[in-house]
Amino acid sequence: AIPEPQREAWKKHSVSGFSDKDGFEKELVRHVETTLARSMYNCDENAAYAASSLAFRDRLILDWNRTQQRQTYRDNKRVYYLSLEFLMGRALDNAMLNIGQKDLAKAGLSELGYRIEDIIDQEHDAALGNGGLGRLAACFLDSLASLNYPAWGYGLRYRYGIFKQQIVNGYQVEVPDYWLHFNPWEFPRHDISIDIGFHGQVHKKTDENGKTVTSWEPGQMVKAVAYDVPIPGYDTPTTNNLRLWSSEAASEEFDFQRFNRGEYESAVAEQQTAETISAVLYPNDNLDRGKELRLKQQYFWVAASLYDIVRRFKKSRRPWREFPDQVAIQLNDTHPTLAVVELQRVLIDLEGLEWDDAWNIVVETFGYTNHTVLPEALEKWSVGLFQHLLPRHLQIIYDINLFFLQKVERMFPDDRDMLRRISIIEEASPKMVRMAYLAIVGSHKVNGVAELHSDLIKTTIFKDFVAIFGPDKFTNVTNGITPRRWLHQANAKLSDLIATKCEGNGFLNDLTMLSKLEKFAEDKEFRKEWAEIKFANKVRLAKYIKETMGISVNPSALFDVQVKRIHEYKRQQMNIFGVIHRYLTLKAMAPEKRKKQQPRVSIFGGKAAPGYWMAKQIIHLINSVGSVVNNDADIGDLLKVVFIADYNVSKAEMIIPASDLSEHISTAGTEASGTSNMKFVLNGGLIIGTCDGANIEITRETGENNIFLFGNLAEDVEDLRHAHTYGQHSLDPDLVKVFDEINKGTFGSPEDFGGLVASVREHGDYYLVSDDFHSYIETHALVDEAYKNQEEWVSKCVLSVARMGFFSSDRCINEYAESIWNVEPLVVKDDAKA
Ligand code: 4GP
Repeated sequence: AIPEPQREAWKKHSVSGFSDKDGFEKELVRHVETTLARSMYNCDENAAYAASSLAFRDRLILDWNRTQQRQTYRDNKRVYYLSLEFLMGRALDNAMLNIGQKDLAKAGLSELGYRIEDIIDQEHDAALGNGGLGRLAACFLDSLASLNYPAWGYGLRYRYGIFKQQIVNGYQVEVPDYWLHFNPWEFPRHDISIDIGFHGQVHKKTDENGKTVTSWEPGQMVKAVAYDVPIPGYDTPTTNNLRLWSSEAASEEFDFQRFNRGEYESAVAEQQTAETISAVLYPNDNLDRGKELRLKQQYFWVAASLYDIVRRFKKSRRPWREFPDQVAIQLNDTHPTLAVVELQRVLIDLEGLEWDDAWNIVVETFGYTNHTVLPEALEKWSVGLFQHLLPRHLQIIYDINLFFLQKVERMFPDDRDMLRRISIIEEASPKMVRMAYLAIVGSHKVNGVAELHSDLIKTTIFKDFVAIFGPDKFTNVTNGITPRRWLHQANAKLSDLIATKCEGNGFLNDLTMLSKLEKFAEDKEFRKEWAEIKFANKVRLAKYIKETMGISVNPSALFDVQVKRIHEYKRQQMNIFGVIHRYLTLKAMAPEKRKKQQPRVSIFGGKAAPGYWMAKQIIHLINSVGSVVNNDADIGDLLKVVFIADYNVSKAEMIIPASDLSEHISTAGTEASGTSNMKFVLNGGLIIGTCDGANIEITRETGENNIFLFGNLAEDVEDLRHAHTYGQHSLDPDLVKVFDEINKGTFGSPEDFGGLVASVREHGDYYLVSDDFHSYIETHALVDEAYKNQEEWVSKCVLSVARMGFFSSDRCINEYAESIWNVEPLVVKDDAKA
């Protein structure tokens, strides 16, 4: 630090950000003319975006610095959120809104010759995630900062985020997403770099006190370099940090001898191997593929993050036993579970703690969130791979398991099978490490993400662990979404209208204030304004569809939307079968009757994992149905089918506010929570859905009359599946008609969709499409009926929004803070406000 006498000079020149339009313009022009080396003669929209972002980044970093200083000075307990995915989306709009300077920027940009919407639109999404789990992490960061919690996110700085999806002849084509061409939102911290080891040998020796000391001598080193992303809270100076690690070769010495000998490849090989670690995000959602590089990513990231966390803790010179009083680490799914093992290793091998003392610290520190019960998503790694990549960690896992099994054996001496079932090592061939079990054993709390899901994990996949640890270790924290991005930013007009009835913008910090809207549900004038906003949002989406796909859709039609990752369990196949059924029904009608039907636009969007064949067939079927239906003169505006390519966060911000009805139709018991269901309702759309995930709690909050529920219940799924396997599966007759039409070739070559049809017809219909089809179709008919009465429909929407207070990620983060992390917000005094 600078000595006292010189500090005056620092204080005199301390930077203070702009606070008015002129200040912003000045900064923007300065960045254009210096940082970007351009001028008013060649400042296109992209350059104006760059300069605006740099101006706001400078502004954020001042708050960021102060926040970090404040948090260090107060030295309260901090939360660390470890997630392999952060699906952040765009940053500029969010930064402007959170610090309350969007109006000023709008005016400034306009004075300089730009429209703010065009400038915002220049930004490339930061898409370091697949779907729900990654977007949840992003909403949590927003809430943590907005609520003034001292919190850090830790993740990987992928060079390639989730691929961009193109639709070519109806098929998905993946294009790499190189998003780092220009990223003003990150700060490289070349001074913060940590060497991470892999492979190598483990040595044991006895020290002078007769104690066995184990050390690991890695065979490969890779350097982790920190990149920091400021996370501004809403209406508070708190600006937290998201630290992303990038991998580089550990030694900067380039091997010129090998290079000169013409061995170019081997000379650069080391560099390249190192850089590969953080090169790409694995594009799988709810699916584990067990690839070696993925395990490398996981260790690289958790080892670097823990090193950083431990270093920060050590600065306070507190005794180790106080570690859990200062540090809470949340495992976002099992991906960071190696952190449990790494912390134990650091404590026993490097810091010399006894096993039990170290283990108590570990367990008190970690919490684990489970996001799925799908068996194909539960991570397992082969023991052989561990042995090869992380030999010392494997030994520690064996010891953790040994002590755990001994404990269980004492508790259940007569249940031999119990040990086999709960062992962290699965005695299969090859032997596997079950990461979820390791995460449970290594954490003090385990939570699911909606009530049904948290009950299900206790009664199914983790049942034995409830018997062992008792029910209190397992808890529920129903997911939430940030109203800042998902209402204020995505739907500014609706947000403003709500503000007029809710005593201002306070609902954005306390979403329960939306309840004040309730009394306006029957106010005709208010409903009219509400409906106009929805219509304008639909017009905007219709325009986008026309411009990008050339399909004309009528904004007065009912917009029926299903946007999310494509997955059999989410049942987009059922939706498109339903669309075919609607098409056939319309075709079979007399023209007079047909004219009276409710016009609909079926809108789909979502990526399929590149290796997920069935999901890709679903995309192809949707597009094939679209090209038939959209060009059928008998049908006209009565039905359109649209697949919006490359669904991502910024598209969600446009699509969700334009929805009348959205589909959340997973097989009961498969969707852990869902979070887009919350976003759609918050934007004044209704839901058709199954009794699954958070749909159940949405129904409880908003009322049964305001949601269209259908289908079998989770408790019946097992019996239904059982019946299928024993041949008691008679297909729904309407679905048979749909299959017949597909097989006739109406939508192109039937073989292209053979897998989809067979999965229902021949392969046991695991997702119960046929069992739910009838009630699905009937419920859609109820939707058509309800939509006819627009006054009542809008009333339902208003009432639903008024009752959505519970689903703020602020509520959710406060629950984590209280019941899992035991952390308090760091109150920022008003005079500290920037
Ligand atoms: C998702 C779940 O599928 C979704 O229901 C939930 O809302 C979301 O996590 C956040 O909790 N899971 C994943 C995954 O994205 O890869 O397991």
